[in-house]
Amino acid sequence: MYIDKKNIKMDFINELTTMYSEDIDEASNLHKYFALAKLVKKYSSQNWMRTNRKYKNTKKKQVYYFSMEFLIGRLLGNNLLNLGIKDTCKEALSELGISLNELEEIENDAGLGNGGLGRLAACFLDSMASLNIPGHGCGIRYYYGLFQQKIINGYQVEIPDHWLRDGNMWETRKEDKAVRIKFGGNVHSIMENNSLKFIHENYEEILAVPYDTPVIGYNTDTVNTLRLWNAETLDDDFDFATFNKGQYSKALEYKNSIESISQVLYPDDSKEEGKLLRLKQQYFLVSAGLQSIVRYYKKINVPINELNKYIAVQINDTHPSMAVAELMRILIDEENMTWDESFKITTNIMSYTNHTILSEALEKWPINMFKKLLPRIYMIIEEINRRFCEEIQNKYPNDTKKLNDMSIIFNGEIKMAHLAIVGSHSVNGVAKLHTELLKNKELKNFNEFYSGKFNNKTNGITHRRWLVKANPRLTEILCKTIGNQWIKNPLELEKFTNYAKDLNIQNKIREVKEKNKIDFCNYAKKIYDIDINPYSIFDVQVKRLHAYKRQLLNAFNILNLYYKLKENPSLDIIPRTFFFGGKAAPGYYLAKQIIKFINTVAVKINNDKDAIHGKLNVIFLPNYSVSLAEKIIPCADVSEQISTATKEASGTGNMKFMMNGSITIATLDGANIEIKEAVGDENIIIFGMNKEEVLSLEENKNYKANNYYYSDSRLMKIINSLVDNSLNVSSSEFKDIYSSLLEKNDEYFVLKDFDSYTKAQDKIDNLYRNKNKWQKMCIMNIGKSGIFSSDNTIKKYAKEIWHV
Ligand code: 26Q
Repeated sequence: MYIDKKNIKMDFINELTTMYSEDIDEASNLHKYFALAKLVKKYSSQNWMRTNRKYKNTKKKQVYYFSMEFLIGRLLGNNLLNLGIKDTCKEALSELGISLNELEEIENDAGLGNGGLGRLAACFLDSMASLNIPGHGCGIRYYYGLFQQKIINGYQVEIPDHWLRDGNMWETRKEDKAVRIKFGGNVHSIMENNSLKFIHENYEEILAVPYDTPVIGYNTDTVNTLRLWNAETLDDDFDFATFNKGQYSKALEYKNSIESISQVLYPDDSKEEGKLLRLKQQYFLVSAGLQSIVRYYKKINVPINELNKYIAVQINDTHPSMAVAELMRILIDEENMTWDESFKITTNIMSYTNHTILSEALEKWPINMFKKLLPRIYMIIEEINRRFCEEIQNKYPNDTKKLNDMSIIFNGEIKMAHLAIVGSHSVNGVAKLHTELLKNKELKNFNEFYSGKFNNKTNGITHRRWLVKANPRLTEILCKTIGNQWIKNPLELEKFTNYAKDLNIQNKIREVKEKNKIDFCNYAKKIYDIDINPYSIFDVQVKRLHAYKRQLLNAFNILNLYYKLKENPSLDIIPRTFFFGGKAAPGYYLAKQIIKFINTVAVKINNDKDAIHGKLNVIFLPNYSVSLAEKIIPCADVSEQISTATKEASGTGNMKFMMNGSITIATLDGANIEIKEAVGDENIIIFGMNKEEVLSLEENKNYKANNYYYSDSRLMKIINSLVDNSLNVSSSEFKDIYSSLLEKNDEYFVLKDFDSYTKAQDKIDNLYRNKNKWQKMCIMNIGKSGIFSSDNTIKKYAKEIWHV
């Protein structure tokens, strides 16, 4: 479709008139945003229809990405970009006296995810559509996304994220495509035509209604679908008989209890122990998703016993792993297939991505709760397990340890990772090191049992959102220097490395960063009323708050610098602004204390103008989100990726920063290792223990945090400041942090890596003084970042797992 400025202006004015009967002068920015969003959706609707029609007619294999989280962020700018009409639209609006930027800022983030896992799902959708892969998202339409974070007196305060309040122009409700989900009840079996049939009775039935959002590919006609399910009561349940008995409020209570299933995203990104509502959410998602898929293929006359030729289902961590049992249920109970045939098809269809190495974070459900809510699904899992255990015993006779370790059901609990592994043909980790640890440590038994099932798929990020959209200035330099083919083929960014020593390009890269920083300072002034020095080094750690990510290590180095400056105010350091951002799970007290600690350090340092002379600033950016990430990442000089080696499965923020020309200070963890391999040792700053050292300390149990405290006077001073009054807060304020380090022996080796980290930070200070060298490093990072585009990752999933 060809759309020019004139069309856009006319269509936009029409849209405003139709929707609100307002002209440009009268309409609020909100109305203008809605009119524009509606228009953009209209522009994509033909292609959406055609794409669906094509999929139906060609019956090409389709991929369904099942995920409890899709951390989409805003869509307006992205959709305009992918449609190829962003610049045209910007000009058209500007001729009408409207700023596109301002309208983009109106949109609420779709924050339907916690962090990396949810954002990965969103990046994958963008890549699948842009690569013309028939691939769709299947998730939950949470009424409340991840909570909004306020910082009040240094503490995190959680506010509900009412993102749908003003409406959502991108989604379309498809009530005609609703499906019914059954909870509770009991199951009994009968003999029918010589075979056992299972009858599920006395269940409670609820309605799952899909809301579809178009996923527009870049510079292609493909428009895929993100289908999010909403939980509702069946109309006939919410009946007038109940009203008539005068039980109006009871009926409403019932309605609320059903709708609560899709009410809120769980704000925990590791685990939330055994919550019934979470279990309901998980089954709701997989049952709705699979029922609608099977119904679709039956409608287009695909033989269901060949379903594996037509679809692939990727399960994003164990959260949707019940998909294995639910598909078995549909094939056996509803499609009358045999167990063996169903199992073969199911495992052929399913593949599972693991995102975590921490064994304590692997999902388990208590049998009793599970059985009561999902009696038939439990029976199926029991049978999958019975057969699996038989196989183990055949392969390893008399090895009860192995049997117990690998069993899906053990000790009153169901281990969802084991179900996912047994029920899939592929299990992948998300970075080389992570996959290696899964294969040789955490899931060693499974890897030996199923040789060939385990594989690596290093994560990636969509360079369209994280470079083209987030950093238009850098994009312009890139296009002027190496052309624009890299936007279609991100590996072509490599060409930019030829300019690493080009003084002119170096200078331009420096200018871009400086302008981005100035923009951010203006934004920060406007939004938070804070003053930031744009000429300081921007040192940024933004990610979820977790002990293993070691925001504490960063804060300790800052305090150390501060004490050094107090002692010697003329200490020669390049002015630095340390930025933090990130949310803590509401029940994760240690992480919340770390937020308070960072803010306390910030107050102390930022107010001590005498000692500091503008050399040191600490800023905690509230409410880190996709849209804030898009603002801060393009300004970063230094990217903090400092997790304890072996703990971060991959990380994806690390990739976003390198792509925007930041220098990474990192441990050899997750994808940092692959970033180092890509850019070379001279273009990244590595510090701290490597995996061997960490594993050996963990195995030998001979780490003594106290020794580091007593032998390093800097650490002693810093740690003491947690519990004396030197930070001007109560001495019990940080007692959990204190005890995690000295009494609980510093699980994440903050003290052990401290010295090495401070040296790495000194190195950064030194490097930055050599402008040419620094810019050269930035260029190398940008040029080598193409391999971390999720386009490459998705190509590997498509070829090696999905076979599309
Ligand atoms: C589980 C049970 C109950 C409630 C919540 C959860 C839950 C929710 C979200 C558990 C885990 C998550 C999210 C995990 C996550 O984001 N992991 C990150 O995934 C990224 C993408 O692969 C990696 O880059 C990160 O290293 C990994 O930490």
